[in-house]
Amino acid sequence: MSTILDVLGVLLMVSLGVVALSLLLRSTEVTRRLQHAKSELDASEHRAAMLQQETAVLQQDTATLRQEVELLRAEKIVSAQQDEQQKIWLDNQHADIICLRSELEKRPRITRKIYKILTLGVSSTGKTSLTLKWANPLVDLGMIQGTKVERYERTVSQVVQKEGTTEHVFEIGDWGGERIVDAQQALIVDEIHGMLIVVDLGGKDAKVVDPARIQDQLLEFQPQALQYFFGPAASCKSVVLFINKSDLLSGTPLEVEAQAKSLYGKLISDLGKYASQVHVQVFVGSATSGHSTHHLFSHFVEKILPKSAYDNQLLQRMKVEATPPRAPPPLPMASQTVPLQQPPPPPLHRGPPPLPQHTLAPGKARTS
Ligand SMILES: Nc1nc2c(ncn2[C@@H]2O[C@H](COP(=O)(O)OP(=O)(O)OP(=O)(O)O)[C@@H](O)[C@H]2O)c(=O)[nH]1
Ligand SMILES: [Mg+2]
Repeated sequence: MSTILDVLGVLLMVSLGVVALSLLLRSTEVTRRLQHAKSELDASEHRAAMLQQETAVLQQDTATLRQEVELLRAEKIVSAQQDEQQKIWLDNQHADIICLRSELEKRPRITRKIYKILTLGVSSTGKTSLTLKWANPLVDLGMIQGTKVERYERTVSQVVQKEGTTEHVFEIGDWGGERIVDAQQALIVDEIHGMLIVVDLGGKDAKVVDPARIQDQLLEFQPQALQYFFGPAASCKSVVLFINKSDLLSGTPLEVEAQAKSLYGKLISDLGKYASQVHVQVFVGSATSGHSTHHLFSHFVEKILPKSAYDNQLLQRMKVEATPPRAPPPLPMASQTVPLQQPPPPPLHRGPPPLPQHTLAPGKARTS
């Protein structure tokens, strides 16, 4: 009996051991599963946080894109408005062009006839001062500097005919003293209607006559040089020799003229040798005081412009110029220097007052 009990006891103990073991195994399995589930939960929480972040970034991107779309839409509207404005502006321009073209067609045709006058001489003889004096009396001579080549235009007359208007224009080429050789070339290549040779009685700031300078200029225009100016190829038909800076001489105008002409007697006689092919005129004067400068315009008109080119204004002006002058006041003595900016003496005309001067500036066409 006790053996049976012992066996039963052992069996019970074994069964209890088996149950305990199976419970232990089961609990280990549950613990493992719990751990696995926890780590999965952590992983999903992490993924959820990541997704949240990504959603925020995407939302920001969407907002930015939306803004950009708005901006583009606004720009498109502005550019469409600008296109419209530009179109209106172009249409207006086109209308203006049509209007101006039709006005132009209604206007009489203007053709220009150019008469070229070439001014030359050695440096600082007063070519520019002189050119501007008879071409533009309003110029400030204090501004003048050494010249290379400067061109001035002066409208002399406008002749209206059935077929249109012809504007007669003097084009004055002022060649700097260093460019005499080029000027000689121009005489041959171009058609030159008149020539103004400027010599002087003294240098840039001279207060008295400078015989050495006069000799230099006589050499510059010695017969060998003159033949280039008046050779068979040259077209010029009217030459003026202007002896400038007469204010450096003293005496009555007649005495001054005689002295200056005698100092340049050799050149005057050499030029005289071409008298059969070219008209030669000698003036003694001063660009700064205005003595004799007013003769230049009427002289060139008379010698260069055909009579058919005179208009009424020019005819009247020439009539006034032809009126004999009153005796002019004596020139200042050589020791009394004439101020540079002193205005020219009052006109010596009798009869009606002179017509207003034609205005002009370098390189621009003028109307009278
Ligand atoms: N005393 C005096 N000086 C004059 C007269 N005319 C011009 N001058 C002076 O001479 C200098 C030269 O004058 P410009 O007119 O520049 O001479 P230019 O011949 O054109 O000189 P370049 O262009 O260098 O060849 C200036 O200082 C003038 O003030 C004049 O009638 N009398
Ligand atoms: Mg000059």
